[in-house]
Amino acid sequence: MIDKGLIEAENKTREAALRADYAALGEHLDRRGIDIAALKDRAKGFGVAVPSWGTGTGGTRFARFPGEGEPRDIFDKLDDCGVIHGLTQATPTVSLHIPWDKADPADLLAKAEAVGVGFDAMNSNTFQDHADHPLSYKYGSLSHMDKAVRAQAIEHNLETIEIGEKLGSKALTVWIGDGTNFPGQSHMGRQFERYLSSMKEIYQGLPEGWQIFSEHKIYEPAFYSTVVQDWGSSLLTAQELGDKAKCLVDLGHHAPNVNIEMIVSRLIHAGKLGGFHFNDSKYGDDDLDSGTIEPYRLFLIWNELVDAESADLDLAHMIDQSHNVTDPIESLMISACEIQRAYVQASLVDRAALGGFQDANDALMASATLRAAFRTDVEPILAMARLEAGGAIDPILTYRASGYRKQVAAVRPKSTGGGGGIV
Ligand SMILES: [Mn+2]
Repeated sequence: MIDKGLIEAENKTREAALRADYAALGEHLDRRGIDIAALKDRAKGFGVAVPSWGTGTGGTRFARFPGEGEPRDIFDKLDDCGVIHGLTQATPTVSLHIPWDKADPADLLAKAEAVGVGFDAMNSNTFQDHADHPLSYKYGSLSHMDKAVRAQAIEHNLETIEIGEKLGSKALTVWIGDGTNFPGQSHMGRQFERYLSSMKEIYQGLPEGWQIFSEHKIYEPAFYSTVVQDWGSSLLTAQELGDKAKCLVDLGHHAPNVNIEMIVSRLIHAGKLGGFHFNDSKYGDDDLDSGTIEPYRLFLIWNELVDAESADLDLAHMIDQSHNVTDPIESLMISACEIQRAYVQASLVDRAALGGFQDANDALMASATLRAAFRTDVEPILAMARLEAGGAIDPILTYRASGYRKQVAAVRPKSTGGGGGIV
């Protein structure tokens, strides 16, 4: 963990400048009729879950270049998650992946409490073979031709729920790699029906107060068709299963240029939006850091979410990225801050003015109203929220000053994994 004294000492060097910037922004926002303190409270109330697997260096399907001091197991990963939340105060929960993070739930709970984080949605995994699963998922899992493989995959999902229940989680995210690489390889209709039938069995096993999220992905690992290819298939699944089933939108799982914010709006309309996997992409499912390629799209997605706040959405927010060339802790910290930034920027959209311009068919002013919010530099709000919550004004520089990576590298042996490391 990062020493509190170090955070305070680092903050001292930046606090006077922050207070001046915050006061200036407060005056500016006041002229626009916006209360900066209310925005700061919203920033403080924000939280996005860190994926446990994101704390290790990721890779591509070609290779993985391990970093220094990579976490050896889920307990090391939780240490790293504690550092990320301690500095950003924006990532209060961790999303676990079974079987990668399998451990005694009592030990997991004790460790999470020690590092100051809780547990978010659980993730099952039937896109690779497990050492203790006798049957292979090479030709699919929940939609497999063979009932015995489907039963094994269903049982794994039920076990993931059972582990999550002991950890205080309230949701299961299901993403499957099932699909085909050749036209004609599988009957697409019957394959989808088998998937739905398996999902219904998992749905029956949901404890009270739990939700199940269906996550779609346009391609990969199957390249011709995937069983849950798009938000249409995901919505059909959620609708067929029932009230506890919702759709999860991973920002990287769409064709290039797809209007994701419109999909968000449609899923809100259907009452079926369950959550997000945040990342950014240039070409496909690149798993790049949130806000690095298309920050305006991230803002527009948040604009839909803030607009729908009266609908009392209960959404799961999680980062889902692969960090190939950066220190994963730094990437996760800066990504959490970018997602929080888009949320705060979307919160200062003048919605009354926007509605008026929409009603008057004033496309230019409607668009300008959105951009006025997007252009506003809300960094002093984010930094002040962090400072008041005990975090770092500058999480990256404070982290670097702490020497944390060097310290853990001394006790965590260098990972030798050089193979494909896609996550
Ligand atoms: Mn995802």
